Amino acid sequence: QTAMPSVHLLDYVAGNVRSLVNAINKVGYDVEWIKSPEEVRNADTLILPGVGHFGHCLSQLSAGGFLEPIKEHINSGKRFMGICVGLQALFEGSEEDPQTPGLGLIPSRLRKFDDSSKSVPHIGWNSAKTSHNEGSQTSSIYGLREESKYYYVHSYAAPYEPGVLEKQGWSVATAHYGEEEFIGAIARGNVFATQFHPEKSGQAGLRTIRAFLDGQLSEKHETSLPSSERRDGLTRRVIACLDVRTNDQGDLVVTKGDQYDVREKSASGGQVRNLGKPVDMAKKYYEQGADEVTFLNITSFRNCPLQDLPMLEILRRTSETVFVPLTIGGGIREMTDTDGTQISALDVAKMYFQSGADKVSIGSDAVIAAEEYYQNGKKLSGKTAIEQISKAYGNQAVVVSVDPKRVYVSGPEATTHHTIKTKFPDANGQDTCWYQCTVKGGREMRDIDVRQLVQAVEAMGAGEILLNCIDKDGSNSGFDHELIQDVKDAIKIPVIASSGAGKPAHFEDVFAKTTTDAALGAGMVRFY
Ligand code: 1PR
Repeated sequence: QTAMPSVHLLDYVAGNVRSLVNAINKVGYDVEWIKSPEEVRNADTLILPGVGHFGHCLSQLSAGGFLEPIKEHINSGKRFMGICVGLQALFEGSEEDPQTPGLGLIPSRLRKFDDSSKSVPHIGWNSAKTSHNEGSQTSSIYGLREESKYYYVHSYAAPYEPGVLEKQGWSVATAHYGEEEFIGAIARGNVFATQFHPEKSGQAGLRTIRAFLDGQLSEKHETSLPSSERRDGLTRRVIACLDVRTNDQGDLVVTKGDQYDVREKSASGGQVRNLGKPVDMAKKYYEQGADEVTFLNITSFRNCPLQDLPMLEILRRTSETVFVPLTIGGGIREMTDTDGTQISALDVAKMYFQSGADKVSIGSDAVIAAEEYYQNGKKLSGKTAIEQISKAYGNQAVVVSVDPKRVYVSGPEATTHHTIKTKFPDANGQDTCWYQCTVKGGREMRDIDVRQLVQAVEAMGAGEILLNCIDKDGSNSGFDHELIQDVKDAIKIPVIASSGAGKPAHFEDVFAKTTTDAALGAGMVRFY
């Protein structure tokens, strides 16, 4: 058996590079790690991944002595690929951290997306259109296709100015987010970089990685969609969620509750409902076209980190076959191990990122943090899990999962909480309600409403809200549009609608009737 050709990956920040390694292996290449600046010269093909904060990444690279060797590598004509912040590093600098210089290969700077009329970060599936390059030598770039969608997560982008980079010999692929057109990918000579994550972009992403590694700049490919049918801009995501817990036999199974009750209804105290094995089900959902997969470890609050190890293994195995973003929730908080060692929430999160997670989802701990935020007069402590993880890994890596429950009242004056008028009155005819936050999987009610919670965690640096609804969970009756729109109107970060999906039409409904950025289903067996 001949060894696979290898590429070198720069290991400078502890993000989720496992998926990238898996994707590279999948298209037929081995990965060797570069751990010191001297090793850069061993690389024929160098890949620079990057997640999170521009300043953090660039200062890490600088402190590690990598910047000059990377420049030399590129200038010598050897092949280079940058991903996400790895693309941003090629620019002169970024508004995200104006003091920190980039490599300066491209004489332009990154800017934050305008969040006045859209969610920021920009998270999800968007285009990488190469049509600007028509007539030039290269109308296509490494397998990128007009009709394909690629997975992006970022708040800062390089604005596209027609013709400018092309004059300098770059081929450019762009995407639109709202009114803004930005650079999705660029290529020139030995250099290729993508703002999106090809290792998270399913088949389309694998195709691009393969094309670059094989050195296939252009591909002969007829677009299959007439241009009027091409979708432009961000598509709204459909997310498959797997609620995982140990059953009474001690096996980890995917289960699904009904208003968070996961036991079969039977006289003898039912068994935990068992839908299947987590790794197999994740693969099945990916193959059915799910845009993302989320695992929620729903009994985590009873466990210690060591007992969470099976979830790490599930992530590792899932990331070998599932090339879309993976989120893990349940038990992301500071912990005391069985031997008394304190493990910070950041370290717990780190274990998950290293095992293949792209995002962690925080539930109960976020509610407690939000309560403290208001008690301290809306002052950030810097100590919460949300703040620490988003600072180290970027806002896009932190999801806050909310488990609210409807509380009906006689009118807005009957409570200090933010209420809505609902089209679905309770049995007593009351048509005013508020949404109360709960912790521990809905077992404990807290004196804080959803609006307060989402605004607090947005201020702390959460990148996304996973908005469940206990009243709707497992009901297969459609999403709670009132709740979803009310939360959307309160914050800028993206919202994932959850609870109640029973058929594909429910997804169409929630996308048509609310401005939600994504929608999630757990109990539904097929997504398309
Ligand atoms: O508090 O940080 O340890 O996180 C615990 C996590 O586990 C939270 O995200 C919480 O939502 C979740 N969780 C806890 N207990 C349950 C339970 O069901 N008993 N399930 C639970 C969460 C809600 C959604 C569900 C949607 C869609 N389930 O994940 O997937 O409601 O369901 P549907 O499409 O079938 O209607 P922490």
